[in-house]
Amino acid sequence: MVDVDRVLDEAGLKNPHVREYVTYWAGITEPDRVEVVNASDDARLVAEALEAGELFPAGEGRYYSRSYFKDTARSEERTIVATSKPDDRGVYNNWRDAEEMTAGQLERMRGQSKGKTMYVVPYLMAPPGSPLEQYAAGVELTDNRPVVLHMIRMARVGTHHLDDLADPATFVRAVHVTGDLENLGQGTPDDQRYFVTVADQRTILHFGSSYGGNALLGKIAHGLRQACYDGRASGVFLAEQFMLLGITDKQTGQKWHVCGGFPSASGKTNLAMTLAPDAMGDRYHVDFYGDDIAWLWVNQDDGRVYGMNPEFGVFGVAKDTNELTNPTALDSIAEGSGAIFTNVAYNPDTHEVWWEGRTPEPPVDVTGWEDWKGDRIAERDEGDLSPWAHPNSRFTTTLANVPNVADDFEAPAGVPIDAIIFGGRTRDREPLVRAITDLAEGVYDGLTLGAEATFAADGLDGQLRYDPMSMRPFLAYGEGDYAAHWLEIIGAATDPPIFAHVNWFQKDPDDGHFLWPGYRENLRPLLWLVRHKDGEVAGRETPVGTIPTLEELDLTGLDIPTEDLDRILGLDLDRWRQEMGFREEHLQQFDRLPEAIWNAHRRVAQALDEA
Ligand code: GTP
Ligand code: SPV
Ligand code: MN
Repeated sequence: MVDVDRVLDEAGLKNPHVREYVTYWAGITEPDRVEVVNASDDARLVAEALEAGELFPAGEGRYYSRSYFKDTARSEERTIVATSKPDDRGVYNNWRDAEEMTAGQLERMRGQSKGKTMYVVPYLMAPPGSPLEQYAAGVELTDNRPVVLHMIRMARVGTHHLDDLADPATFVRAVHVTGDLENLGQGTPDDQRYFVTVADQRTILHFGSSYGGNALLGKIAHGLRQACYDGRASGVFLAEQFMLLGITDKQTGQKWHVCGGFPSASGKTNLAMTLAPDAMGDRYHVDFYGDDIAWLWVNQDDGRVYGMNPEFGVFGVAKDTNELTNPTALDSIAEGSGAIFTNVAYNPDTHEVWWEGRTPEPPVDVTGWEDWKGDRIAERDEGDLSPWAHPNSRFTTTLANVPNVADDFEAPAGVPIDAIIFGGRTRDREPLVRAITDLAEGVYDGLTLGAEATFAADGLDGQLRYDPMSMRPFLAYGEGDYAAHWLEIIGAATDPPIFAHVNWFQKDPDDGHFLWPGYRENLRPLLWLVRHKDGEVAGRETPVGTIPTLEELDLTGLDIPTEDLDRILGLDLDRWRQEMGFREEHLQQFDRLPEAIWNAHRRVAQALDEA
């Protein structure tokens, strides 16, 4: 048995509640060693991981890792929100009884860390001093060293974050046990994995993975799922899968902050990092705040909605990241950044990494190159066209490495939000941008956000996979109550943000080309939006919101055919009327959906009928 008391004494961890928690779980998972982690341990842990073959060098101060080939993404079916209140059951949260799930996880985790080290990782999901700090402290216990290295990049890690908790018992207990990855029956009827957030006990119990949101518990499990629950239980805030950016007009000094949700892999990281102010005469400056999570609350002093990114780093999709699409991301993972690449292709001789879309073609000389599974490219069967990198391969880097990170990205007070945007991947119907001023209509728009299934046969009739506010995989309680909480929080603002729906993904119905260049040019519709909010441009009113006129949208330097512009600034009323039927069915699934949301739905439907 490990002498847990001695380890905690040496680490100076005095909080009796933390000590009790660590001791209890060491008794269950039975590690050989226990180690308390501070961010300052990073260099030593990296050296140990390189020595152990868990990490490989990828240039000066950069690293490469592979996860088990059946463990490369979040598993939504195995992810559970458990509480003791059946009313918390929603359509999407896989609600289960807390007692039953806790007992099951305890049995699955028992003895599973034998032979391993249990790392004690104290963390904070907020800038220190944030008004939401009391919801941000946690202690992850993990038996996986690469997970620790990712946590150090993605969250603020160190024992000092536990020193001045308002209530020493108030921290999230986040237990991660990797399990025997080769024998977990991933994806079979005999699947052993469960990723459980016991939300009303602020306890996270994840078993059977070492990848991403399944294992770095500060990010998705705490920063989104637990915080979603806490936000409502406290009545104080919203936790959303949102990016957050700032736009400054250098001529007037005016600054706006925009946050918003796009379903996973629909462009948050790209939008937050890569808007191109230089493309518009260098008049604007764009600041990066966050790419995946924002917590929102109302500041009683000025009546505005404030937002902050609780994370400390970026866990970004590698695919298609290159000098043209996202030069900022490349700068943030340059040599010396400490970045970790996971499941991209790797060359152990030259220490290079590559992924699809990094360059138009893969390296010509395949000598040494290995795909994400570690198989040599040179030994591939002829005609094997499978990607070199896993489609969900990612890079991990800290916010401070992002060249345009805002000066005040760690401001404890957060930043005032001017606009909340929603966007999915839709090939038709959704215009480039439509602004919504009414609160209920804005929340309604978020609830009916969706993305097309990406595979060919699906979505032919234009039906979306709905993803309310882009929170479908992260909702902690029922959707109707969630809508009510949104109305209550944003409704408390006397100077509220404007809402908008955006779409960068409309395609030409004939040849399938994207009608809008996207990526760095997405600044243009956002500028229209904030200027519209300030009353400088009126737009054109439609049944589904206000759309820019051609004259109002700054298109300097772009060369887009008129018929493409007409399409992305137009409305296909028949498709919209069809969509209203799908929306009605979608909303009918939700218990206790506020009447204000139904009224918004009826208003839009009636306006479309009369149009
Ligand atoms: P998660 O981290 O999974 O939550 O994803 P995300 O929302 O941050 O998505 P990300 O920015 O990583 O983009 C996912 C994919 O969409 C990438 O392959 C991008 O190249 C692509 N993409 C992003 N923005 C645009 C755009 O404006 N136009 C087009 N055509 N593709 C885009
Ligand atoms: C997402 O899937 O939306 C992510 C990646 O941001 S993960 O952390 O793996 O959930
Ligand atoms: Mn995400």
